[in-house]
Amino acid sequence: MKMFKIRKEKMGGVLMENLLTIATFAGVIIGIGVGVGIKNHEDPTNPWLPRDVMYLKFIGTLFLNMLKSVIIPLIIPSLIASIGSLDLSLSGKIGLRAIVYYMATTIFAVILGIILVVSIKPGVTEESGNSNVTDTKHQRNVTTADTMMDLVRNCFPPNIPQALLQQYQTQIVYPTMEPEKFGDPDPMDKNTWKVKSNWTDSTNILGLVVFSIATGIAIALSGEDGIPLLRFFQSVSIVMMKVTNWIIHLAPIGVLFLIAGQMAEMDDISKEFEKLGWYFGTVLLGLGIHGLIVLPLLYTIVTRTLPFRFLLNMGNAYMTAFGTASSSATLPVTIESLEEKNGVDSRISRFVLPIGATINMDGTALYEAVAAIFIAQMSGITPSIGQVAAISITATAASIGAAGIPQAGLVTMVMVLDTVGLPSESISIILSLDWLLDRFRTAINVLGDSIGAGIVNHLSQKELEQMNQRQNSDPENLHMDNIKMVFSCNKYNVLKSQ
Ligand code: 7O9
Repeated sequence: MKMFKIRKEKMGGVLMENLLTIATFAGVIIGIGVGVGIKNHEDPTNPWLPRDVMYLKFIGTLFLNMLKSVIIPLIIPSLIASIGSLDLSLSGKIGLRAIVYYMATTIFAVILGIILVVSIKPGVTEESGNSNVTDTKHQRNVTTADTMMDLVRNCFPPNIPQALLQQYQTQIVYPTMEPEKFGDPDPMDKNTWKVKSNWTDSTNILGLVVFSIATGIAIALSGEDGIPLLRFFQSVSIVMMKVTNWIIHLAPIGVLFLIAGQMAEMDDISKEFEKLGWYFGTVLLGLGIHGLIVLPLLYTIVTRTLPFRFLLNMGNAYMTAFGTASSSATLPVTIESLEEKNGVDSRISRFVLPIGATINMDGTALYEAVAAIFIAQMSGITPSIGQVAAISITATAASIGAAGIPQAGLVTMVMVLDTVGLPSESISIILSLDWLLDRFRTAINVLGDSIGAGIVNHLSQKELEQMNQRQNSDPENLHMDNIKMVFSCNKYNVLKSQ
């Protein structure tokens, strides 16, 4: 009787989950429809005011806020607990596999993007070279070296509560900003620059992740003494997963209003497409090849199973990524779909996904490389092989470091442009379509993270099995084993019943 009940509940759950994916898909389509409708019926003499857009966005904003609110309470305890509950040798191996996957796929994405943009040449037109973007007398408030050092500095925050709110940023103070002190020196003369230390208001996620990994390792090393803390973090992550589950059910309506609101806000998009259509197509083609061919193929080769089921099961996460344009806000959905539908062990998913969301952004890397070469083409510059290599390296670094750089989007793009000597103002060429491409590249970022977790899960089966056995055969470890089972089975009620 009990078995039957459980099975019935499970079947109901499966239906519900699929219903949710279908409803979220409908939300995306209706959102686009509403957006197109608004744009088509907009009276040019009486366009939508920012206040109208704000009203339309209201529901979407609530959904986005809810998702963002669970990031820290879910991700940090999950990461600590998953590392804390693994054997150290095991977590080292799993971590290494994940890092190899992240590096290999990101580098592949950049190379793919560069091959496409160099062969399609979307920025080479009759007028290119005439634009004034090659003006090199520009001022930036950071240098690439400063940004890189900020990144490393942000890995080791001096104060953990502060890291929840602020990250560190070095800024250049040009002499011209303080003419009373410097007279009128040349602003390009590096010797006259002063540096300023700034704390900017954005969560230092890199610092929190590094500290969580260290805490997880310390728990694993502390044996008996670490268990209460491990249990605490496991309990927090289980409870937060429940909250996440509620929020996920709002996805259909949330993405609808997020997309409709964004579309109501935009300028005449057809004009942008006329100007940037080839560029848009190149980025989209690159993202498409990477996300729909390369990564699924890699998944098939490694796991020897077809990727369609896996990808379909993650549909909700991809659509949420498209709706929110944020892979970190999507992370709770990604974790849920991966564990509940694709059966990925939660010790793996909660270990590799937070790290993946922080440093693995294939879509972003591809986008930045394509954008930089496109802007160079528009400016009439043909980058040399050496410059292309430099762009590849900075685009890869930018995608790895994005979470550790304040105002990442702009700063990282400037960094990549700087490698070919293009001024920061030339970003304005591509800015009008950035919001739309952001949604596509975010979906690919999430796809890359999820396939990575699937692959690492497959490769780590033997070790996970070994670990389960080792614990079962060691009576001393029994209480430890219980905790691990609670965590890996993801049964919300087991903790209570113990
Ligand atoms: C895109 F996983 C967590 F919780 F640890 C985590 C939390 C926040 C991980 C990362 C972040 C985070 O803030 N990341 C971040 C990402 C910050 C600034 C910029 C970006 C880059 O975002 C992508 C892009 O613009 O290409 C894209 N929108 O994947 O979210």
